[in-house]
Formats: sequence, C-alpha cells, structure tokens
Amino acid sequence: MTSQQAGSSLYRICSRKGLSRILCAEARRQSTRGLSHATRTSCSSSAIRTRTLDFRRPYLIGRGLATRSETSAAAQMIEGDIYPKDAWTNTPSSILAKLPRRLHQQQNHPISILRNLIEAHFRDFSAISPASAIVTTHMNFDELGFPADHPGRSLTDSYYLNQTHMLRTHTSAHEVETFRAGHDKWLLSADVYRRDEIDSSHYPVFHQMEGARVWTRDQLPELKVLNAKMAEELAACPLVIEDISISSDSNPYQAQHDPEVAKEIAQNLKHSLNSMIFQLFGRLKAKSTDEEPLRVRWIEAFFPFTTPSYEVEVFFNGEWLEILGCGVVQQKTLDNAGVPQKMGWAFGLGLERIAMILFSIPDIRLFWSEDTRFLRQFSEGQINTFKPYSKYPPCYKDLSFWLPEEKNPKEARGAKAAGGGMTGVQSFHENDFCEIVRDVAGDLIESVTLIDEFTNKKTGRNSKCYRLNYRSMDRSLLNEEVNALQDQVIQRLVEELQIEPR
Ligand code: FA5
Ligand code: MG
Repeated sequence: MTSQQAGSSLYRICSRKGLSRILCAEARRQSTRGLSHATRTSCSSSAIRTRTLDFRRPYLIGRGLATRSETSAAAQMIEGDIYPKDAWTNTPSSILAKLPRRLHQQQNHPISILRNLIEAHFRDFSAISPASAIVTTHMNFDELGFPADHPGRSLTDSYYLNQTHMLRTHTSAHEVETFRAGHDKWLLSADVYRRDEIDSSHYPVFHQMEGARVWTRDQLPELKVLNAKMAEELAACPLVIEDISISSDSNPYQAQHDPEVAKEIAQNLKHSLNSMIFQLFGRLKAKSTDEEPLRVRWIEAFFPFTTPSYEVEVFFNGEWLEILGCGVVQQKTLDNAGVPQKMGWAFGLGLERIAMILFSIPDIRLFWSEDTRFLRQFSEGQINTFKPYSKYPPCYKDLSFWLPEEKNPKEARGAKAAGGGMTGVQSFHENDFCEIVRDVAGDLIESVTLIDEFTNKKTGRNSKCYRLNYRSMDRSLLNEEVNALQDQVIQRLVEELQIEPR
C-alpha cells in the first residue's frame, strides 16, 4: 500500500462532485427486494469500562410499532426504526447487512484485539461504543463545522438513509455528544461507512477509534509537568519522530486560545500518540531483523473541527502508511457540547490500517471472513502473524464502455438537495461504478482498476476500460460463476449508470 493510497480521506479535496444517478434505481430495487431486519447488538466483549451509548435521534414514524412487513417503497425499517426514503436514499441492502457485524466487539477478532490493546495503553480513558452506526447528518457534518459544499457530504462518497440520516463516515460524528455527556478522557470505537474504490486496502465499512482528552482551564498548569515527564519517557525509546512544526500560518492555533496553552495541548497529543505507536509497533519492530529504529512522521493536515491539525504516518515495510488524523479540538465544538470551559485534543485512527500491518493481513476483505481458518489464528492480547491458508487463483474480466452523455445539471434529480454548491454535475462517478460491482459480487471482487480511457476526437465521447479482478478468499471460483457475475454487473451498469458496453 503506498502512502498515497493510504491517504484516502473524508477530507480530501475532491473535484469529482458528481451526483449519484444510482440512487433512484437503488431506491426502486430496495423497495422490491425488501430489507433484512438488522438486529441491534450492543454487547461488549471486553471491558466493564465499555459503555454503550445510543446517540441516534432517528426520524421516527411510529417507533417500535412498525414491523418488518410495514417496510414499503416509501420507507425502510432498520434496527427497529423507520426511515422514510427520499432522493438521498443510496444505501444498498448489502451495506445494511454489515450493521450487526460489529467486528470491533467480536472477541478474538484482530480488530477487537487491537482495540483492546489501545484501550489498555490509554488505561484511564473511558471506553465507549455507540449502539448504532446510524447518525444524523447534523452529527456527522454540521455540528463539526463541515461546509455545505464539502465533498464528503456528496452522495457519491457517503451512505444516506435519507436527507436527515446516514451511516456515520467517521467516529468524530460522536464527539459533541460524548463531550456533552461529560467525558474528559475517552476512546470511542465503531464501524464507519464510506463509498470508495475497490482494492486490498479499501472496503466500504471499516473501523475507527476516536480518542480525546480535555482539561478545564484550572487543570492546564499541570500539563507542562505531565508533558515534561512524557517527553523524558519517549526519549528513552528507539523511535525517530519526524515533525516539522507544531503550528504554522497554514495550521494556526485558534484565535481564542493562549498560544502557550495550545502548544502544550498539541504537545500532549503528540506525546500520547507517539507513545501509543511505539507500544504497538515497537515490539513488532523488535522481533524483526531490521536494525533501524521505528520512524513516525507528523504532517500538517486540515480538519474542519480541529486546528492545528495533523496526520501521522508510520514507516513500515518500506512505505509510509497514514494511520490517523488528529488536532486541537475547535473551541466551538466544545462550546456546542456545552463545555466551553474545557480545551483539549482529539484523534481518529483507522483500526484496519494498523491491524493489517501488525497481524500481516494482506487484504482488507479478510477481516470480514467467517472462515475458521482465518478466525482461529487470533486470540485476545496477542499480535501474531497471519498465515495465509491458501491463495486461490484470481479471475479478471475487462470491461470497456462509453460513458453516458454529460447531462444538463438541471436534469439530474437531487442535485440541489445534495448539498448546495454542487454544480458541474457529472454523469459518471467511479464510486457509483464500484458500488454496483460490490453489490453484485460482494467479497468476491478483489480490485477494480481503471486500465484505459480516451476521448473519441470526432464524437467527443469518453470511453473507459476497467479491469475487474475476482478472487475468493476461501475457495476457487469457476469461470462460469465469474461470467455470470460479470453479466449481472454489466446489466446493472447499463440500467443504472447508462453506460454503453463497447
Ligand atoms: C477522519 O476520519 C477524522 N475524523 C479523523 C480526526 C478525528 C481528525 C479527530 C481530527 C480529530 P480520515 O478520513 O483521514 O480522518 O480518516 C482517519 C483514519 O481512518 C485514516 O488515517 C486511516 O487510518 C483510516 N481510513 C480512512 N479511510 C479509510 C479506508 N477507506 N479504509 C480503511 N481505513 C481508512
Ligand atoms: Mg486522512
């Protein structure tokens, strides 16, 4: 995985603000197929410290009264609540089926093992697990200060149940609620959902852990002493930390913060995370023959709800891998949460990204495997190297097609609803393409790669060619079976994205 691939981010500057044309067809399909009733699991495999919070504020119609049979073309029942469908509804049933899995709470699963290791490191932090992945768009975006035209809000990037409710795209969606509940030192782990490309490091569902620590102003003088102690401890570790600066004109402290205090908070954030990284990766490094010390790099970043903000990368197996984003919490987030007297930091890390390195898991789909040959390899408290049980042969199919003609933006339904500022509607978006492929092939699709594109000079029409690589984690695929999947993919692409196979 290159650091560029690892940098897929909800916050990337994205010129592809295409409007999903999949949504209407998707709404039609869901209504005819019906949705499986996902049962809510709120168990906690680990600590007594773990709390399950239900932060949802669902848009309810007769909550608790509806039964599965009441799910209609106009509404869907998910986890016992009814969500009316509208032009924003774009979450396929294959994604909704992941809601009850909660890998971060499945005992002896690498994601849960890693969560427990990090929780053990941050010993005195409360461990929290929200009861549901369904949040309001207000929680996911608005109260964190995302602008109305932020690409992360787009239908091509996020899964919506309707205009007001969605599957959270990051654990930061729970920041305000958690601060409001009075927590000062906390870790919150959860499944998050993003429409994305298809390859060995991207999956539409992954797991994040949010961490935060805040202090009241009168506690802040203690911080300097704490930081000095942490710096001393870290200095004794074989760890090379590359860090450009703590703040700059492009990554400023907040106007209402005393820069001296903000600097200590940022320093505490860095010490806390550097020591966690050393704890996780250091012992792995010690096992390897590589003599070099572990290298960690801090990079300036931008998040609407922190400043200064950073991303952290770890150098592992010859590559820089982005593992988390973090920063000093925007004061208005704490004000919104009703705790204006507090200041502090927050981070959000990708559990799969770290687990793939620590356990040597080569493909992100493996985390979803229910094959005992995978699951039996792991046990709580241990980081052991995954031993591939078998590598089954891939089977690839190329698909060349003409893109649909560009639409007049006015014709594209929902363009305005999709978040102000969405102009220049494109009729094709790769995430829509990948969504259909995943919906048809499930975990049998390993990667989707654009291998060719051109514009016909005479007609001005655009053509693309994608390679769809099919491979099962657990068995050999038959060519006929792959052909049948490919045919279904093509049929859906023609119907829903109006492509023309060449
Ligand atoms: C966020 O999600 C921010 N909420 C993080 C944050 C929290 C910033 C608190 C400031 C304060 P980002 O989109 O970069 O940022 O994702 C955070 C981490 O999630 C990444 O560093 C990466 O480790 C992981 N991640 C992101 N996208 C994927 C993906 N498609 N698959 C697997 N892991 C991913
Ligand atoms: Mg990022």
